[in-house]
Amino acid sequence: MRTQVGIVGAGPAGLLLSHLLHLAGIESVVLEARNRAYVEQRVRAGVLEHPTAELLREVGVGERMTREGLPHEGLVLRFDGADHRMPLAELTGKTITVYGQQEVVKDLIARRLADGGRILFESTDVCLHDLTTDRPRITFVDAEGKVRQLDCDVIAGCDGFHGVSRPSIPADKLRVFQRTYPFAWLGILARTPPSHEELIYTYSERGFALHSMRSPELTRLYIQVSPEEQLADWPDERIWDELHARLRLGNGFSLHEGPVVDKLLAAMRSFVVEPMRYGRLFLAGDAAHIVPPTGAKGMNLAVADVRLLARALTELLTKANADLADAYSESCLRRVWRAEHFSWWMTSMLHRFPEDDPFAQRLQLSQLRYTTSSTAAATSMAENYVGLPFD
Ligand code: RFL
Ligand code: PHB
Repeated sequence: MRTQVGIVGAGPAGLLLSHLLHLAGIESVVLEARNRAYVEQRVRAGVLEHPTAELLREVGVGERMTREGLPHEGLVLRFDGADHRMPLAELTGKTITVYGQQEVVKDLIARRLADGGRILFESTDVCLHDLTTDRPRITFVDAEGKVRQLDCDVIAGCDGFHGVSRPSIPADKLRVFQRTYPFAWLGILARTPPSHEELIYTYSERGFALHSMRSPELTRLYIQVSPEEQLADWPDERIWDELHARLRLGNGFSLHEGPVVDKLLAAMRSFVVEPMRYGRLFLAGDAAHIVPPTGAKGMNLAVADVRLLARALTELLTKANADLADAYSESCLRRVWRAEHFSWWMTSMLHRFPEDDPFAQRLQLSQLRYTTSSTAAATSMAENYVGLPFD
């Protein structure tokens, strides 16, 4: 089998790249380890930055998002026993859109298939070869168990943090930057209307909690837990008790409970590799960088990467012009490091660290109070949260 761009991974990065390349007249094949139902049901991100939502609309895959997504003009920081609203739209002129990652994935898959795109689900044993030549290859086992080969001009590694693309690059060609955090997130999706119309990021004595949502009927909630915890340690009743305790407010906030329809534990890490390219292999999204979810940046960065990658590959493959491809890694990394800083900053301000003494906690509270009382500080947070312009 032959194609111009072999794409590993059918997450937001791989699928959007395939769509953008198609719009530019470039062929691709997407190889995905899981089946279609699995990738369409995987509950992950929920917040789309303003530039992400605009891009999805511009490239013709934003119709359902515009209809069903929830535009939000602000968010709440809850601390000191009170709510402090960040008026995002007032401060930046922009909004965020609450729309599940799996809905973006469903829309992209439907559109690729309607346009005749090839997504080979259940492709296993993916191996990358000849990456420093201009005819890189991918070998894999297809859904029927047959060994296949895909000959490409370029390979895009969009296979997430645990994929094969990044480890296919010799270790001495990559520089790794990382931080781990001494906590994880326990997340639930509950079939109950949100308890507040906006997201609530809570700093409490018992640790961080987040109230988010997916729709008028579905609430998404997270709590900070110790990284050693197992889901088995957290029956639903214990999760609700902890959420009530952390989200409690003097003036009668009441958290709506409902059946828990999804539960997950997510490790918290910051991670970047440089460069995001090795020969004819280009990394995009979580394959190249991870942020802790506190800033809601992961999927948005994946989208920003493939926007640049699609342009770079279009120049490379249609005009034999390598300028954008050569600049790809550096161009992406500017936005990546801004999001790394913002995500680390939000995480540091809002979580309880086991080693924290009262001094560190006073610093966190001071930062929260400053962020919500100074227009300059609030605007800085707001412009990062809604997403800095692409160019
Ligand atoms: P994905 O989505 O991980 O997709 C990679 C795909 O590659 C496949 N794959 C392979 N295929 C073939 N062969 C292999 N060897 C393969 N190995 C893996 C996988 O099956 C998968 O389909 O990466 P991508 O496309 O880079 O997208 C990144 C986003 O998924 C991620 O950054 C976000 O989910 C992060 N994130 C958030 N991002 C936001 O922008 N806003 C948010 O509100 C937000 N909240 C979150 C989040 C991530 C979370 N977790 C679970 C870590 C909240 C949480 C709790
Ligand atoms: C979510 O709704 O899943 C969500 C929202 C905001 C975050 C992270 C996750 O920072």
